[in-house]
Amino acid sequence: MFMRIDHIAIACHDLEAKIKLFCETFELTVVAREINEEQGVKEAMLKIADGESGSSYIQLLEPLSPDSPVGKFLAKRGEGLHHVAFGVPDVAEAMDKISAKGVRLLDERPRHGSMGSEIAFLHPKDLGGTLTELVQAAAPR
Ligand code: CMX
Ligand code: CO
Repeated sequence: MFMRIDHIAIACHDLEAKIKLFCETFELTVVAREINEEQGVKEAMLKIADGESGSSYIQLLEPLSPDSPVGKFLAKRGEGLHHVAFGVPDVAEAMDKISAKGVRLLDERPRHGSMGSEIAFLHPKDLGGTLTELVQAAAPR
């Protein structure tokens, strides 16, 4: 069902400072910057590698407001790993299969994610405490 790890996401207070830190430390470049109002985040995607089934990234997230998911996470736990995202060929199909196994979906239907992707989140309490995202990457143009 999974093709690859699409990204790991890190929550931070200051996006620009963390972009600088991760790009300099790991010699990465920013391939996309976006504001996603629906998810309540300002974000950057740093490319790690390209693979046969798609690319992998570090996603850096700064909340747009304290009552957003990332804002609440920072207040409760501080900066750090927020979620892991798996690349799937078909996000709606993966949601159906995973939900049938009793794992709660946090989204009823796929939403818009970074770089034209379709995404859905799975409840951390049903997956050993890790917030998990499914990503169907945008079709190559
Ligand atoms: N990872 C692991 N556990 C988490 C978590 C996270 N990122 N965020 C919250 N939790 C835990 C909390 O610690 C809490 O556990 P306890 O009850 O044991 O204290 C429990 O989940 C409930 O947390 P809460 O603070 O009350 O927060 P909410 O229930 O309001 O929301 C969640 C939690 C996961 C349902 C919500 O953050 C959500 O829907 N997230 C999905 C959307 C999202 O995160 N978007 C931002 C990223 C966008 C992108 O990647 O593009
Ligand atoms: Co993500």
